[in-house]
Amino acid sequence: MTLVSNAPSLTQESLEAFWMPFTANRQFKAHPRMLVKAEGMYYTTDDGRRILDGFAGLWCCNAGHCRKPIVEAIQKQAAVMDYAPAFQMGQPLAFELANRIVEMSPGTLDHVFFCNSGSEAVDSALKIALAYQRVRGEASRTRLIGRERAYHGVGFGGISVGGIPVNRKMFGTLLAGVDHLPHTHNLEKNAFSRGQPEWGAHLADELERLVTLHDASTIAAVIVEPMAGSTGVLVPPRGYLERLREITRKHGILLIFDEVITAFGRLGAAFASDVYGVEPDMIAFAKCVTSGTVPMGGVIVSSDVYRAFMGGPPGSIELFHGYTYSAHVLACAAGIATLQLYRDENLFARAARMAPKLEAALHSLRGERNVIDVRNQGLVGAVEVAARPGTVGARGFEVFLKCFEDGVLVRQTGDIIALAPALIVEDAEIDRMVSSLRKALAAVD
Ligand code: PXG
Repeated sequence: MTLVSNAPSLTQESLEAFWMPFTANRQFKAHPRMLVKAEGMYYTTDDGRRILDGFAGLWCCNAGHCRKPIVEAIQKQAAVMDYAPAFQMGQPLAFELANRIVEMSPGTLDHVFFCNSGSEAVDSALKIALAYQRVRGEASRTRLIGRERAYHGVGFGGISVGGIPVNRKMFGTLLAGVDHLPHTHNLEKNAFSRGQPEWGAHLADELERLVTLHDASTIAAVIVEPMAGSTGVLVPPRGYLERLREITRKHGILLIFDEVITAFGRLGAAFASDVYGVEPDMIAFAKCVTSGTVPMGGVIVSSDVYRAFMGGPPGSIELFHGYTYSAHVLACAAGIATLQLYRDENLFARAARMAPKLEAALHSLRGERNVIDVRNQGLVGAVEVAARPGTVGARGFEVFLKCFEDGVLVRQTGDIIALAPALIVEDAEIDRMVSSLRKALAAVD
């Protein structure tokens, strides 16, 4: 097979056409970092170096790379039926995957709407929330509440409820009628917390303030990442999510958990909802449902939400929303094989078992040069370094580059370095990631 992965290194000019996402294009094209092959915990670069993947791709390859059962399921399905329309037609794998997801979902979350990415999952959840309020006769509930520092993808809905200024400021006025809770990050109170920080549950009470300001009758839903990933790993303070649940329930507001990175094992259980013992009305998922192999996302909704839509005239379409590739048959095949593999290898329990190892290894970096925080939950960890005055993110980026030169792929966001290895990670690999980070931290001024 002659795939790109066997192609010789690309020339400088040939790198030009691809406008790379969330990338410093000029920096990259001057100094490309090209991955051509993946297996288990490792990537291989175009110059033949093996790179230990400390981030499961981009939080998505929880089963490890190129796992045989998943690869074979995709190959087999591609030869049998490549595509089937998703509107007014069905294909069995979509129903099978939805059933499997529902089997592992918390409480009354029992219907699945499919799409193709986390951004689409978030937009779908927000649209379902607005439509739900309307079909149950509460059409005045149009406001959406997000949170500062939140990442909910890059659709207009997602950046509107999201709270990362650089992701918002270039893109106009965004959705109207959105407000934000404060974020929960506070190094004065919570630096070097292991697992959930003690301080900060009261920040959920800010929702009461917003309800007083806007009136509950105008608010459709609150969306949060139970553990905020992209923004730099913000673990929810003890009691915070419980309080959000209480307040939303009291006021008839839907609670949406954006579990795009936490769903399917990342925190040591199927969902963050299980880990924190808080059941939302909807869960947005993506990434790990197929272990990153084929794009897929979705929203799991409660029976109450689903049933609210089922009262219209028989034969009518209940929700005017969907994508050409909703429940794409290759993604479904990949998803079924992935969930089976998670189960066969008991990978969620494995993540829980490995979590204390990652915690201890990462916290051993306390005291290293410029380190101002270490935080962790499940198989996620982050090290925050002090920003260089006037150049936020520069130090973090240099640490990322040093690790890559040393053969370890970590993820940098601003001055935060995150680790989120595949759930198959071994002790020695965690040690290798952390020792690479230690060297990089020492080398960067
Ligand atoms: N919600 C959450 C919570 C996410 O983390 C999205 C939505 C959007 O998903 P899509 O599939 O549209 O990209 C995400 C994506 C990082 C990183 O480095 C995080 C994401 C994507 C790429 C990088 O933290 N999260």
